[in-house]
Amino acid sequence: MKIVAADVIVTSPNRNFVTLKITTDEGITGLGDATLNGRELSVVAYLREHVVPLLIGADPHRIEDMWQFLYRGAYWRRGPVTMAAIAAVDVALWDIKAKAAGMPLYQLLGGASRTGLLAYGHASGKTNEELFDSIRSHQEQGYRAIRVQTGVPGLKSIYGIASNATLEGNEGVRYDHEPAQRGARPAQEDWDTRAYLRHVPTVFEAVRNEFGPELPLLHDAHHRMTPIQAAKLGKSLEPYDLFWLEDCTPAENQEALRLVRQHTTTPLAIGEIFNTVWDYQQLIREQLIDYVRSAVTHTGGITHLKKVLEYAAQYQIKSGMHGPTDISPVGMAAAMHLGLAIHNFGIQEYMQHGERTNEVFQQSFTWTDGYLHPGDQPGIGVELDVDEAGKYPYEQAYLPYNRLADGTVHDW
Ligand code: EZ4
Ligand code: CO
Repeated sequence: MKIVAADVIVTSPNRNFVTLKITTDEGITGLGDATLNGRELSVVAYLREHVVPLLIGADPHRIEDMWQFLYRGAYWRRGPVTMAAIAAVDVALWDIKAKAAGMPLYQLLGGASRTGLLAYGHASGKTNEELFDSIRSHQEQGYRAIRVQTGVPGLKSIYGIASNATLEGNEGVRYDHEPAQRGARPAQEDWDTRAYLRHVPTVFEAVRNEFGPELPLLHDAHHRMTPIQAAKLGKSLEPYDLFWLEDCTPAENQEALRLVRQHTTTPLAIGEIFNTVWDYQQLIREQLIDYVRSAVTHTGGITHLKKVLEYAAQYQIKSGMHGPTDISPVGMAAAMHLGLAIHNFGIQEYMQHGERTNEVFQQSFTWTDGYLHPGDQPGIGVELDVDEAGKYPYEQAYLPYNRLADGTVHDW
């Protein structure tokens, strides 16, 4: 079998997505997700200008070799653009191999290790009352684990709160957390870590009082604290038994997590902006985290993330793959096949895509009683309707950023 075409498809049904479609001389096609929120077109150029020409004529079955060729052969290694591009090729090739074998991809990865994937959704509210409504509505949709994000008194707009969303063209759609807003510049938000640290424990106390001890609760701190602040928050949340505290520090400095670990038993999750195993090297070896947050889409595909997770497994660290709406249905499907197959699956983040997105991407996954399953179609189980995709051209959209009261740019 030979690759005869590779097309990069950009579409913006509810948000921007970049998809690589590889076609073989036997007529088998494979899809890979290359969406990099707010920097989409740089991956498009990387693929179109530098990768697609290398794919034509190649044997699609040689996945490991193609991965090593694209990673080592470029000379310039790692980085989100490179690793998203490699991921797209990798997933498209796995899709092709599984279709050629007539099996759902998880069978080629070792078969199912479980019957379904526990998934968590995003509840949020400016006030506790709004937050409780949001938690209840998630429970009604079947969620059995819930991320809790809250407004902070004194701050106008804050990460992860649904009511901030002013997405043009998406009016009336409750995106509990779709932070990228259409427009030429990122929106500016405000931030105050001391106010946040005072408020958040009171919210978790109220949530536990209302919903009881059983419900798994998660929280995303979005890289905003120093190590000592993160240690303090982890400690103050211990009575509320979090499933995890995510991205408590920026974590480019892996050593920072040592200090957090010394002070708290709140489980830690990190890695949605990491892109290779090297970003995790110390975190895993020293057991400084409990969950690996990488998505297949941003970490070099199935081939590389599987290696990261197998390394993590030796240290009892589990998966917690990133699954916001900027992971396309193709990236979500890849995550579900990998999550079903590995032994050390922890939890899968799952936000629901918009209606138009689901028309562009036909999907075979199921969502039953709080558990995801990728379905049993050969391949990853997603097809792209190119005509439908063509109706929604790329629209500039950016993640927001924030400034402190004195105007200093802070971590987002
Ligand atoms: O900020 O998806 O856990 N989820 C997150 C996300 C990320 C965006 C980045 O593209 O933190 O909301
Ligand atoms: Co996050």
